[in-house]
Amino acid sequence: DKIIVDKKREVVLKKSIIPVSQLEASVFFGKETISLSHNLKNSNTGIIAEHKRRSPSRSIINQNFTVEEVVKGYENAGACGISVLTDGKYFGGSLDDLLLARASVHLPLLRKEFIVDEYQILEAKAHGADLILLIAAVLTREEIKSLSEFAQSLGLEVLLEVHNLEELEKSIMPTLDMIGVNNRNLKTFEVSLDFSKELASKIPNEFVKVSESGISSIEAINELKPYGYKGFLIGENFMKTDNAGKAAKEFIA
Ligand code: IGP
Repeated sequence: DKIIVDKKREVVLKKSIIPVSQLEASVFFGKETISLSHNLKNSNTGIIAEHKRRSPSRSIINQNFTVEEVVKGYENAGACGISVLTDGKYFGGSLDDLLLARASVHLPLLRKEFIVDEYQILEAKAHGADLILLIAAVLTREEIKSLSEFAQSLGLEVLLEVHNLEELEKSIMPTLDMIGVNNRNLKTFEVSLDFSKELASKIPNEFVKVSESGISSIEAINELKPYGYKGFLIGENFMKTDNAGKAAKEFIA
């Protein structure tokens, strides 16, 4: 997979520029993280709002706003947490975006990234993240185990992303906090809420259920809630408007 090859190369390069000791010296290393799973369990809206400038499926979504404007807008709207894309090549994001978000809001922050190495988890912590994403489609069970254990040892929560039953079954383990069903197929970009609906009953109850991608209406959320979903990860639908915070507020009010 092209993205994973790119990521592995990126990690090797970065390790040689910024050593682990420097990441560990960040002020955020000593700081306690904020729990997204706790927020979701106690919310009846469950919105996780995403900062996303562009994507491979839609190219440019929005480049007109600063990270601060967007994430503060999400916080004011009442979001439970915020996801920040940090991949540069495909999504136009960066770790600086994460740091700016951290400086702007008190909500739990997800580092949205293709994580393939512990080094990226150290980076996440050093830039103020509270949780990481692990994508079952690109990791083996052993990798999911070691990466999730490492994240939790740093106090970070883990959102595991699956797209089908096979990925779900290979991934279930106690070191995950939330399980997200991606409604978008990462290879074909096909989007359907049916993926969330079909997998819901297969996700054990101890994990907070999140539905990700392609959610563009309150009706969609109301359709998904009876399946047990507590979290709804939404990017494009907010970012494509001229006021992401205001768009988010309409989903939360
Ligand atoms: C948000 P959308 O359709 O609301 O913009 O989707 C989020 O789910 C999506 O950005 C995403 C993603 C990913 C991006 C889900 N899993 C993995 C990159 C990598």
